[in-house]
Amino acid sequence: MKGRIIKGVGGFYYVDAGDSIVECRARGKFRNKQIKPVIGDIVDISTANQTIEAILPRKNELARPLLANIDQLAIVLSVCRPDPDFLLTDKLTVAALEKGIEVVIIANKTDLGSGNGITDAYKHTGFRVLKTCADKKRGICRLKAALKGKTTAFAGNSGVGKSSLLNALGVSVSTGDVSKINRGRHTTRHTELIKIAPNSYVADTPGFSMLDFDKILADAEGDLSDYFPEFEKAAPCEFSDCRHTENSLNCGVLKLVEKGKISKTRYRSYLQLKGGAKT
Ligand SMILES: Nc1nc2c(ncn2[C@@H]2O[C@H](COP(=O)(O)OP(=O)(O)O)[C@@H](O)[C@H]2O)c(=O)[nH]1
Ligand SMILES: [Mg+2]
Ligand SMILES: [Zn+2]
Repeated sequence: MKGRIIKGVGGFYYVDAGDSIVECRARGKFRNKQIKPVIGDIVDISTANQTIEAILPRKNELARPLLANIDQLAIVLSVCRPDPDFLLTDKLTVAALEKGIEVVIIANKTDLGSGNGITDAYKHTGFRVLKTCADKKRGICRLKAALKGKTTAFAGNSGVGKSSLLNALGVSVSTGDVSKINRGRHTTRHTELIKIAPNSYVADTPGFSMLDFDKILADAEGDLSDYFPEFEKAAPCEFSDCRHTENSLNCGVLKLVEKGKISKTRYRSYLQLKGGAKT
């Protein structure tokens, strides 16, 4: 029988097999081959033996946190308190695209401001931007629709409202106020997939803001600019090895920045990540 690993605790894996959750152990052959099942794995199980018999090939895999087969990364920023962290967001978008993961940007806390700074920054990227207010439950239907049929990991700085949004979706997770009282529990929590509808899963992943970006970028094929979709519309640069920095001559990317077709925020992130930033 096929299923999805949604949780792992002390050598037990909890496999969502459609109408039931089956507690399984991995067969010894995995241990011998040093293969470890990962949350998100699609597996063949034997319900009689309560064992994982086979792990199906992974579409992608993240190291920190350890998760497999992620379709979508929901990057949450808050309009303010805390202010949007565009550099972190852009690091995450690069990492997601490199792993073949779709991106949706969520501008939360719209009760505290318009959120237009966030929509403007991502206007030309092709990423979907959703405005939400977890507190007043605004934008939650659209968020729910964006999660339908997908496995989505929630990422973003602490305090932006990831857990609050999941609560607004009807998933019970502890929010900032709770973790302030009991920080230990918050930081040591296991990653798990939570089913919100048939075939739709979410992961609230506190470790995601620490995603191993440098390693992902080092392993990436191609140039950093390949992971900024809005750069693709640029006319060819004068030099084929153009780094698209502020001093580049006759640079197609720079021209799009001047025309406002690449947002200044995104271009600044590009320069910072490229290591050529004057900031
Ligand atoms: N004003 C306002 N506060 C919010 C909103 N969403 C979450 N918060 C608050 O922001 C704080 C952090 O929320 P939390 O969900 O724990 O953030 P997380 O660290 O990203 O999971 C909490 O005090 C929430 O009540 C919102 O839409 N508006
Ligand atoms: Mg949280
Ligand atoms: Zn250029």
